[in-house]
Amino acid sequence: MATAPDRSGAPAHASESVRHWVLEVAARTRPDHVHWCDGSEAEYRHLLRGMQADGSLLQLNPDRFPGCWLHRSNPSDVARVEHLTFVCTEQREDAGQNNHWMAPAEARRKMDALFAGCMRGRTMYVIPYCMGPVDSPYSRCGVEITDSAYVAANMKLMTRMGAAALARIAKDGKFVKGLHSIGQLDPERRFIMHFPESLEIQSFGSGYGGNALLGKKCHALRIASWQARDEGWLAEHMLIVGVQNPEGEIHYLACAFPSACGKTNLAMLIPPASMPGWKIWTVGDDIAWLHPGPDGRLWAINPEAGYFGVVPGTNEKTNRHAYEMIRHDTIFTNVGLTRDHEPWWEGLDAGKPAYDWQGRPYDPANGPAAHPNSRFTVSAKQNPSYSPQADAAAGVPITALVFGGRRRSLAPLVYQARDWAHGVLVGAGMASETTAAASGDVGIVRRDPMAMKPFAGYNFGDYWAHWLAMPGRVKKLPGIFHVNWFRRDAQGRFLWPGYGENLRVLAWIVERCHGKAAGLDTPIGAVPTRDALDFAGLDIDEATIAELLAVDRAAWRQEADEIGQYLESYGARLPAALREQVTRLKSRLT
Ligand code: OXD
Ligand code: MN
Repeated sequence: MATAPDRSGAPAHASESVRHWVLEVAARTRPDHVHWCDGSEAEYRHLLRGMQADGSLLQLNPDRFPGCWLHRSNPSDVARVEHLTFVCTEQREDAGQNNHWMAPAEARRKMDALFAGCMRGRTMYVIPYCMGPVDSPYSRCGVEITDSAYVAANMKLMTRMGAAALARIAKDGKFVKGLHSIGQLDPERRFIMHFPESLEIQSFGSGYGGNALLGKKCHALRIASWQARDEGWLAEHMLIVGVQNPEGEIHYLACAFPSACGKTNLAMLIPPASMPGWKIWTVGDDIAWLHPGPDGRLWAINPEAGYFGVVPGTNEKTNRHAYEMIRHDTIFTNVGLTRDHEPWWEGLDAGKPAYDWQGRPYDPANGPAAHPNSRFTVSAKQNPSYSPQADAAAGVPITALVFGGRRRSLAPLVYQARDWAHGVLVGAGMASETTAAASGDVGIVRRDPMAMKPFAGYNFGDYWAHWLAMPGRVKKLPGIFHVNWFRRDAQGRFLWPGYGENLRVLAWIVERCHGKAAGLDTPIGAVPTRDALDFAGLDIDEATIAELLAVDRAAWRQEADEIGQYLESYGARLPAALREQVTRLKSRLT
C-alpha cells in the first residue's frame, strides 16, 4: 500500500533518516514482511480483516454495532505498568524520583537482547504519525515500528497517521523513534523504556494502549514534556473543552485529572436542562500541548485524533455523546459480550452478558463482565460535540487551567488559586485515589502532581521550575482552579451529582476569569460564595452545600504539612519559589 516503493520498501517521500532507521530495526528484529502504513481507509479495513482471520479480533453485531470489533487482550496485559516503565537519562537526577530510572546503556543492552530477532515470522508495521494537526507549528511527529496489527489499527484511530505525517517528517527533519514489539506478552519480559535525550522509546512485551500506542503517553507526555521544557511550552495530561454560554461566546478550559477520573466525560459534557443555551465543544479528552501564543495568551492543541476511553460506566445518562459515538466504527478491548454479539459492560441498563472479557461464559463469581479498565478506541470525529477547532493549526486560547483529583474529603467542590505561582502549588500538591488504569491497588490516595505522576518525563522539581517560569513567556496567563467532584458523606454517598451538573462549576470558573462571579477568600484560595454558584433545582440541602464549599482549616493544616514534606523530598531540585508558596499557605492557615 505504500506509494512508489524503493528497494527498502519505503514510499518515495520517506526521508533518508526514517529509511535508514527502518532498515536498521529490520536487521535487528528480522520480520518476514515490512509494511509502511499509508493511513488509508483501505489499509485500516485490511488490518481488521487480517486480525479477524487470525482470531485476534471478533466482529461485533454488524446490524447493531456496524464497524465495531472486540479485542481480548492477554489477561496479564490490561493496564499501564508503571513499575516496568523507565526514563533512561544519563544522569539519574534528571529523571527524578518521580520516575523509575535505568542508565541508558544498561536499558539498551536489555532491550537489544529482547528485540533481537523478535519479529521473525511476523509483519513489521512502520507507522509515521503526527501528534497534532499536520499543518500546526505546535505539532510534533514520530514513527512507531511495531509487530502488532492491533497497534497499527489503533494508531490509525488515535493519530494523524500515514503519508501526510511522513511528508511532514521529511520537512521537520526530526522525529521521535518508537520501537515496539508485543514479544510473547510475558509480564516477566516487559519494559517500557524512554530515552528523552535522544527522542527514543522502546516498548516490549505489552499490547495495552498506554504501553503500546507509543504516540500517546510515551511520546505525547513523557518525551514531549522533555521537549516542551527545552522549547518553552507544556505537555500536559489535560482534556481541552470549549464552554459556550447563551450569548454564544466560547471559552476554552484545559483540565488535568488522573487517569479514569472522568476526563472523557467532562470533555463531552451534556448541559443540564437547567442551563438552556449552553453548549460544550470537545477539543481533546486526555492530552494538551500548551504553547505561548503570538498574542500573549496560552494556546492549546490536542495532539491526538481519537479517544482511548474507559468503557464501564458509559451510558446515556453519564455520557450520551460517548455512548452514541461508540455504536459504530469502534474497537472495543476487554468488554463482555452478549449472546447477540453486542458489547456489554457494567453501567448499561439493557442487555445481559453471555461472556466476560476473557471470553469465558459469564459468571459473576469471576468478577465483572467487562474489565474495569476495558477501553474503546474511536476517531474523535465521531463525537457529536467534536469541536472544529480541534483541527485548527493555531489551537485554542485557554481561559483557565483546572486541576482535580478523586478525594472523598478535604478538597472543596471548586476553588481558585490566588495567582500563577500559587496555582503551581495547587497542581503540585494534587492527590488522588488510584484507579484501574494502572496495574496495582485501586483506591489508595497518592500524590499525583498535575495528574502527571506516571507521565512527566523528567524530574518533577525541574518540571515545577518550568511551570513557574511560564509568566516570563505568557503575558495573559489563564486562571488556575481546583475541582473535586468526588466528595462523599459518612455513608460513602457522593455529595455532588457530577456529570452534566459539573457545567455549573465550569460556568463559575469562566465568569470568575472575567471578573463576573463572586468568590470568598480562604487560606487555600477563593471558593464561590453561596449564591455565586447556581444550585437551583438540585436535590442538595443547605448543609451539603456548606460542606461542599467549606475549607476545614485543621485538616488543611495537616494537608499543607504533607504537601510540604512531599515537595521537600525533591531536595535541591525543589524550586525555592514553590517552597515559599508552601510557607505562605501554612501561614495563611494559622
Ligand atoms: C489513559 C490513562 O489511558 O491515563 O488515558 O491511563
Ligand atoms: Mn490519560
